[in-house]
Amino acid sequence: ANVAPGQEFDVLIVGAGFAGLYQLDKLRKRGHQVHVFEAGSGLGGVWYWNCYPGARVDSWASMYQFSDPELWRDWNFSELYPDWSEVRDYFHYADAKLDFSKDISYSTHVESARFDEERKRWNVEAKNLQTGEKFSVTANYLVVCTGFGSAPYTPAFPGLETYAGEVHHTARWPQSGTPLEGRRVAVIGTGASGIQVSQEAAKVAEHLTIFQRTPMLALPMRQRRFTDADSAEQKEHYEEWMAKRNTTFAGFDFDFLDHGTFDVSDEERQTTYERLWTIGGFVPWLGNFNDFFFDEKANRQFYDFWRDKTRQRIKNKDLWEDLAPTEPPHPFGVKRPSLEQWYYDIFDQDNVTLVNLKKNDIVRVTPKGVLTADGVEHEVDLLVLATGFDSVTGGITRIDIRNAAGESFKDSLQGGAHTALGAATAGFPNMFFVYGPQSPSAFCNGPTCAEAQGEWVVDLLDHLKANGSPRIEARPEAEQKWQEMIDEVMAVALFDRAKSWYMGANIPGKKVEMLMWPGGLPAYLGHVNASRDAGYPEFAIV
Ligand code: NA7
Repeated sequence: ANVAPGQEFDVLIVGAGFAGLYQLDKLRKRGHQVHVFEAGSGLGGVWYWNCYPGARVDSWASMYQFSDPELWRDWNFSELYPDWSEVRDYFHYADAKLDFSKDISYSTHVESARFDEERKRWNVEAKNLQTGEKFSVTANYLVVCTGFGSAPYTPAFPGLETYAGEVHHTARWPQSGTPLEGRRVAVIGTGASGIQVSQEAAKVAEHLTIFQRTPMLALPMRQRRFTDADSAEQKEHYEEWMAKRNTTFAGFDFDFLDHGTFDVSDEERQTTYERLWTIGGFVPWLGNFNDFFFDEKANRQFYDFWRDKTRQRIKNKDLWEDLAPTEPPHPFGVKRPSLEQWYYDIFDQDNVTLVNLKKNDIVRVTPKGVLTADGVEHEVDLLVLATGFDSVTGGITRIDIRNAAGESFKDSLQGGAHTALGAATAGFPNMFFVYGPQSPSAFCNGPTCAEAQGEWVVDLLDHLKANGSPRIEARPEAEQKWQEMIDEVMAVALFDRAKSWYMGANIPGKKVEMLMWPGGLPAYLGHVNASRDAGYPEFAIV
């Protein structure tokens, strides 16, 4: 879409993923002048960027879409866990139906935003990534929908710049692709991205070397293709499933059991674990006993079950301690588990090598490959950095956001994220986040939260418009209260027991703190809806 320099909007949205598109669709329908700036040259947010081989949704397809009947009525996913290209097709289909694109500027990176107190508007400077040209627009309100994984993180491996082969971060994979066939491939990182790309590389690469720091406690995906009968049946249930999403901890149509690990006999516990395991996916994680995130002994019971099951998959017993250690590296699931299809089988192949960095660390990257402490230089043609993201806050702090006093948003996070209701930060008026810091964010199925939290933001923007309110700002005391509520959950939960990106612990120098609302979606919606019903007392509105 064409935007005239200096154009004035009611609302400017950053990012055209699920969250940004939901904002666009709803706000536009309610008469707001709204526009989206998106850095990618297409829509889909993370599904535009993450196009590496094997990139795939870890949520069930039925859950991983908009709830709008207009959209699910005529769309069928082909499998339970769609890959990136099918999710992209889904976005294009949704775009053809709802014409998001008419109000989106693609290849447009938001460089800075400065609040003008006199006009109560954000001056937003953007850069057209194709022409290099910079231009400005203004908006009364800014809604930042940059997601939790839009700022890729590349560790400062010494010598990385000297590497002469091809190197890509998984989240910056070339849009035109690059072959794995017949090449010597190294993958650094064993998070969701590392596991997925490794599974594909193992099939076709001449050799695959996987550099693992912390073993991934991966769960069986149990992928399957849908039949026509499956798709027809889904349509009968969508309304019920979509309604259920907002009532569960993580925004799915299933939830934790209603009793604890030790409320049942040993035998029943094993039967339950077996049942969850057979279903697979996130069910053994987010459908486990209700003390899973809170009781270390309970959590350990499941870890042992997982370890024994996983070891059965790995023929080479020498790798058991590396891939599925006797003692857990951290409580199960306080770092995000990913789903695997044949990950544990690839280690039986002659063309796959695992390097355990805890025993044999990377010394440096050389022009030919990766040198490890044991003196081996692993020569490779393609170096894949599956090293994650400056999560949750990184997508926002990459933009130079400043208030009228010139204070930067990034600096304001030095002591940690601070928000009222996971939606806005004091000192930075007229700016909201969806899926951002201290909201359910990555603890919640993406499309669910894009809509659930998104609807609340839309209602609030409507409220401001109806009242002719030009300015809203989070109150510091509301931020304090929100922090206390997060701390209350953290005091009893096990989340701080892993060095995870949930805690910002994967980025050197980043404050280690729970970056999300850890109390589950129903509690979150309870708080934000109570705020709405009380006239938004957490905010100063003029
Ligand atoms: P993750 O889950 O953050 O995984 C990053 C991986 O990279 C993880 O195994 C890290 O090991 C590893 N890593 C990071 N820094 C280093 C260094 N310096 N040396 C060696 N290894 C390193 O990112 P993903 O892209 O896989 O997934 C992110 C989320 O996006 C995913 O969960 C989905 O929700 C979508 P560590 O575990 O920190 O020891």
